[in-house]
Amino acid sequence: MSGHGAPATHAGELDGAELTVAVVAASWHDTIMAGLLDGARRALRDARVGTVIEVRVPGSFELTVAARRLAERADAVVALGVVIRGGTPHFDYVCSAATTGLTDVSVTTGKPVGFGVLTCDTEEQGLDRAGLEDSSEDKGYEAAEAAVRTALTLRGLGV
Ligand code: DLZ
Repeated sequence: MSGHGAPATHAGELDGAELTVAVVAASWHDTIMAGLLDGARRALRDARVGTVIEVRVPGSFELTVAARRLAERADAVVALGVVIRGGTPHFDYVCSAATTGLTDVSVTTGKPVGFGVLTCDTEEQGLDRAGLEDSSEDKGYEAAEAAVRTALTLRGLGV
């Protein structure tokens, strides 16, 4: 999967003034996570989101439980994590738990969850997607924009 084909949209097109958005971020892989967080904050500012809640959890495995609780008081959640493949199957379990768990949060609460969890074979792949100066993609920004856009779409439908 690559960033090729991503929609040419910008969070500045959105009006999130009436929204509360929660960002939950894991704490592994500092530099990459700093880029993801910065991107998410930029998107929420561009979209003029009224209230932003930020929460940190230890690892990507813990994103789901925090996202579930935050979804109770936010219109949308943005989940950020960085998982880098090691020499054991641990990677697959953490990625699978985060992906399935966050999907489940979204479906069971009816609140959009922006999926900003990078699942990478190497640190370089993460750096290239982290919205840093030399990155080619900005996945934190994309995840936050997607969460806000979806929350506004649902609000527009009145559902
Ligand atoms: C244990 C672990 C490992 C090996 N790698 C990562 C990683 O690359 N990214 C990440 O976000 N978390 C990792 N973790 C931690 C787990 O997500 C979790 O925090 C611990 O297993 C404790 O429940």
